[in-house]
Amino acid sequence: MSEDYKNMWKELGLDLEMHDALLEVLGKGYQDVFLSQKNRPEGMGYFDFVMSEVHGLRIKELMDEKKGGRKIIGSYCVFVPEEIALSGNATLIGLCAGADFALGEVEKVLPRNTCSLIKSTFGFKLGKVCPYLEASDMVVGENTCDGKKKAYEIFAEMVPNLYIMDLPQMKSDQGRALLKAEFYQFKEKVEELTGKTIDYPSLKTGIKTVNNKRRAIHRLSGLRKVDPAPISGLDALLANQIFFYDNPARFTESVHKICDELEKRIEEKTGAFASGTPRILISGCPMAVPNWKLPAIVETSGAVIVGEESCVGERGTRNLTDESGGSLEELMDAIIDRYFKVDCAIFTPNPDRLSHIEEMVGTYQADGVIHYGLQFCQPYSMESMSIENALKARNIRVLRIETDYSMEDAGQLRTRVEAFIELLK
Ligand code: BJ8
Repeated sequence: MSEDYKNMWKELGLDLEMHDALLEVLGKGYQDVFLSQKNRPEGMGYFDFVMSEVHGLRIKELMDEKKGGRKIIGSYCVFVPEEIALSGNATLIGLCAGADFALGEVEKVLPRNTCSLIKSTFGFKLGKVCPYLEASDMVVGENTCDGKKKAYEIFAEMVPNLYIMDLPQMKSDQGRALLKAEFYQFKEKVEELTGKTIDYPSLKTGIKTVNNKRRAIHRLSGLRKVDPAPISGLDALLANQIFFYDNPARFTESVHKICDELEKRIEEKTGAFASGTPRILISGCPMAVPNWKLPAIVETSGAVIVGEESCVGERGTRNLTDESGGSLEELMDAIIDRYFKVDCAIFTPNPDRLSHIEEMVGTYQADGVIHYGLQFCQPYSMESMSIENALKARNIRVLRIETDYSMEDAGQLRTRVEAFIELLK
């Protein structure tokens, strides 16, 4: 590790010893889970490089952007509109919360029965190991589930630049009006932070940049419809995870490159897995870096994951923002319309999510669905039962999993996943 990086981390206030320990675990996990896969597309080399430099080169790039006058905004939810951040001369980074860290410290400030994602958010802060969080000029929290909503009250004492966005809970006219008010307020907040006025041309450019990134991911998803699947679910998940913090234009180009390669594989009928391998759709809570536990178990138990109904996946990326508006107001409306379609389980009622899961089962020719819930996540646990019942009524096989970030249940999970895959054969 270069001295320059060490100095950079020190300046950001990281705990170098803890940070080294985290990088070591991350590197080992990546080696075991990703680099051990067979028959990977060559284009994944780019993402391997991104991951190997996740706390190095990418942070250096962000620090250089800051020196050039750009601001960095960190977020924990796909409701935070990247289009607005980009057009206001800010870079939006999805802050990862996919591993346990400093759990002892975390449980001094949060109840034990809090979901792993929230605990992880706190662990990275308390352990001083996340350079993205420390590099952020503003961090956006949101009123989504009760856990996050109340946890941000405590988080605000640790993160002075925390900005809270209120979010609707119902898809009603009032709900849309609230989202509109919040997005306009967020726009003002970004302008205040960066000193740049968001105007029609800049917003249009921002929308196009984010749409291009989504189009690339849509192309990648589309290629997973075929059998044999040309890419593993793990590698596709990784692309979806990197979506949140890579440079948008470079990410778009790199995903298209992989897609070119996958198209050749499809022509040659060479896939990441043999033809006829049971195909799984994962649905539920988001899997942030480095939360690879369940997909790794699934894909080393004889199945391939062909889609993610998740915010780190299709729930987060599926709709484009209409680029055709002729005024700033029309573009803002298009952004609000696009985000209002996100069918997070915090909404009530939330029928769109079930329809989307059913649609994905058909589109990706899935043989079964694994509903992935984090322990103590009320919104997704509550929805999981009705989703299971509805899918079973349509003869779609479902396995409902509740887990956390620890590896304690890995053996038990593997047994359940293997039994489920047997049923699909
Ligand atoms: S839009 S899914 S990213 S809120 S797992 S913290 S729900 S208790 S993450 Fe999410 Fe935005 Fe919705 Fe998507 Fe709460 Fe559940 Fe924990 Fe969760």
